[in-house]
Amino acid sequence: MKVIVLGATALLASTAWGHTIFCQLKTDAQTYAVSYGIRTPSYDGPQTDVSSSNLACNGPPNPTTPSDKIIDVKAGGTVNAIWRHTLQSGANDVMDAGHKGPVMAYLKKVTDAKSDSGVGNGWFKIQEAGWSNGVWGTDTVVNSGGNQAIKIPDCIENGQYLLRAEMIALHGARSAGGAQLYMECAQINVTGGTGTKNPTTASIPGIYKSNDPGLLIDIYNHPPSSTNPYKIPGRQKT
Ligand SMILES: *[C@@H]1O[C@H](CO)[C@@H](O)[C@H](O)[C@H]1NC(C)=O
Ligand SMILES: [Cu+2]
Repeated sequence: MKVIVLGATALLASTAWGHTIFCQLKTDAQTYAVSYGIRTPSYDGPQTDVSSSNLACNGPPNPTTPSDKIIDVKAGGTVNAIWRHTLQSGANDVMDAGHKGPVMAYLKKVTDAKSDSGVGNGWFKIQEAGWSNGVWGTDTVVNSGGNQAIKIPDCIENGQYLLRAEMIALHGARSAGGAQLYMECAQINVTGGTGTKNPTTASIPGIYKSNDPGLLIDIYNHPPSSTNPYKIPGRQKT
């Protein structure tokens, strides 16, 4: 009974504190303004249909605003995707702490980062944090003022990419379609890459299934453990 009460408390908390948006990018060089070079929505709601084309770079019911900016990023450097509850929120209002789950980042090489929809093949994962010793990837982001640190591989080709940062909340994931997926795409221009590696790519949508063990999971009654590790959804990190 105790676990069921815990679950209900977390669900109430999520209503009060709301969801999240990847709204700002920090590079080795500077911190850019909110929505600079990122297609941000005005509403912070999740995507829940893993077969929807809106899974690539968000979209209805959270329509995003295009950006005509491209952010310079160094291969081999680290960027921070900065997450906030709303476009106006500060570092103490990242996301309801009851939203527990994995955090990931993907890249897709594109010809024009300003206009490419991101939908379809070409995505490869460059960062992931699932569950470790009771700490979820989302906990780390919430507890670090909304910062998701992402290392840009040094072996990729130079050129324009979409950088898709994602957080997944699993409080409702005990039934299929209950996981809440949050993602936005930043428009970046990579320099200094060696171009020595051609990552294996996958399609978004397509990379997740609603019954993936990392998306269909009762984290209250069957939480991960050292003997029952959490399986991060999506293709393994390149
Ligand atoms: C990307 O960076 C290269 C090298 O600095 C530059 O020549 C190119 O114009 C940049 N492209 C965009 C779209 O910013
Ligand atoms: Cu939410």
